[in-house]
Amino acid sequence: MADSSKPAPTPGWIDEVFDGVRYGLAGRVIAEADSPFQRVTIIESERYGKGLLLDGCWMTAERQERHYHEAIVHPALCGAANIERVLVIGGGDGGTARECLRHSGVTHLDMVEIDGLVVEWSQQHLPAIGGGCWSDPRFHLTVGDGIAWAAEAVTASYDVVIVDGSDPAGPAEGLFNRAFFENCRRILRPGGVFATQSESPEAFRQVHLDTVTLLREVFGHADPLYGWVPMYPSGWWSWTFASVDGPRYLKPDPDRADAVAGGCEIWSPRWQRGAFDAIPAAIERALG
Ligand code: SPD
Repeated sequence: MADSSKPAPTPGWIDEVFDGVRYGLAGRVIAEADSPFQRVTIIESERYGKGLLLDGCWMTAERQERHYHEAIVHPALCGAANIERVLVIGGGDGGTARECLRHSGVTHLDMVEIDGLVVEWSQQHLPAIGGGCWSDPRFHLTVGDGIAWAAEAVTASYDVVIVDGSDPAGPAEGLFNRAFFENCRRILRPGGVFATQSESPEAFRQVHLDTVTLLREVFGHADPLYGWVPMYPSGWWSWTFASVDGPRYLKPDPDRADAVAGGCEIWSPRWQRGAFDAIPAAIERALG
């Protein structure tokens, strides 16, 4: 959610400006265009390699993406009863799909990304983020509306649903409301786990609180996990996991965890425990 009153860009810096603070990287823009949905920008930065912004907001960068993608994927993929069928809504850079497909139990992954230019430029400029996902036979890409996909999908057709969208403005706005969450619950199989990025507890405190509260109402069980994505507003981020039959996302399956943890930079069962426990005191009180 970038400010409407942006200052002129500083030469040599690319900034997301939000609520009176600039979150910037030294670098240069290497591609920029307006898709039918948003302004898509690819940059080359000094510190974190190539990166992607949508409507002036940071999405990912080559040497920072693991903070985000490992956190949104492994609590869900290690917590669900089964993981054969996975749905990723958004996630056009491929990082979430890449982490999901590291789990050998996944046999079919649908990714529904609304913006074909995000996919095309991620494949072209940020190939390391999607890694092998684009050619994995288990991976099925649809360029289309993830909200409509969730509304039309067969009841109980996915073991895991992950929403890797941008902030709740523009094309991602409908990824934070009750009707959408209810469809995500409906299409989950028994023992399934839902995951979504749930914004910053500092920079987007109210959106964060509203998202966790709504997920608790819709699913019965939902808990936020806290970590860091240094280029995002405040650097302090959250992902929220939800399920119907108890908070199964809190307890990683040891075999699945062992199979992926060695290849992770951030995630491990121990990190996950701490990250769920790291709920800020005032957020815990506000959530009741
Ligand atoms: N404010 C940034 C929120 C971005 C969430 N999605 C990032 C995409 C990474 N795959």
